[in-house]
Amino acid sequence: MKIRRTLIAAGAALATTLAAHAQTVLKAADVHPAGYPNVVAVESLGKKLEAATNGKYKLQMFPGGVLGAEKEMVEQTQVGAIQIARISLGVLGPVVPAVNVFNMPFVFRDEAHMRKVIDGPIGQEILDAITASPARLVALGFMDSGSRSIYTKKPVRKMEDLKGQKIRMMGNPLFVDTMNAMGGNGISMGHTEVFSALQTGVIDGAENNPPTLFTSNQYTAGIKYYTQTHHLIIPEIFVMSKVTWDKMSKDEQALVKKFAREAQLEQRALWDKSVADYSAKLKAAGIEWIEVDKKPFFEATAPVRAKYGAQYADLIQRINAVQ
Ligand code: BDP
Repeated sequence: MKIRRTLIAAGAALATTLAAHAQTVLKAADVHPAGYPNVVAVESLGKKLEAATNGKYKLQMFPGGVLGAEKEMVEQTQVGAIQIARISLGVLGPVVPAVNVFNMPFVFRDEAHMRKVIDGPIGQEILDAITASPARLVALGFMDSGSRSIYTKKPVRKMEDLKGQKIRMMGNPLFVDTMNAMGGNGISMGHTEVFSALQTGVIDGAENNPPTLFTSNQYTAGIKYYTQTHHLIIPEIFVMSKVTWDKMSKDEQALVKKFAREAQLEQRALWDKSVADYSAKLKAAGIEWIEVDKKPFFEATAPVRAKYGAQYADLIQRINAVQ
């Protein structure tokens, strides 16, 4: 009896050790800090996956850009050094050109239009295009990022006020072209460099949504004005390294897909609240909201849509037709 019990105990201990050894850590990265909606939603995905696989997978989140800027995050995910990256679709454009349709200025009428599109067949086609591309990334889902507007040290009350201002844009030629078309000087750099670039005067402003402007502290680096151009409405995306994906069983892949879908919905609910909260905080901190007529900005960026959209004319027509 005693021997049997000892054997059972030893067997159980061995099983635990094996299980512990068999645990796969999934490194997830985000430039946003802990607590940001996107970070929270990816962490939830991880917790559910860990529970559903009895601890075989454990997600470890690296927030705040500690694993590098988004360009580097993409590269590391491609080679399997990062397993899940949550990035803006903006930085994926140079890697998977098909996504640039969503990166064009004023391609969506408003955020509701963008949501309809990403939730429908066109959104699925873009996800599939990423996964099918040679980029070695598996697109898990979109997230919301609201709309991007311009914030500056000197006021921009009309488009002409952008003249001579150096405005940071995300790393994709499309965005530099967009800013230049609106009359400013577009300068591309990674998100994590913007704060000090504002402080040292390398740039006069940048553009983003209210949660990012607040949580990155950029609003404390001399920013006083927030001009509501809403020129870009770019969804976020979270992708898994194909290296990791290919090692998973079909069942595990199905779990990841299911939890990714839930993460997308969770982020959306958190997102709306976060835009309202951080807009209020920015206003309370003295940032002046400037409402502008968007028409001149829309018209000035027509050549950018023509340049980058020409090859996707059919798709753009379908996007326009989504009500
Ligand atoms: C934020 C996006 C983040 C980008 C950042 C940027 O959530 O993915 O890195 O903008 O401007 O809105 O680089």
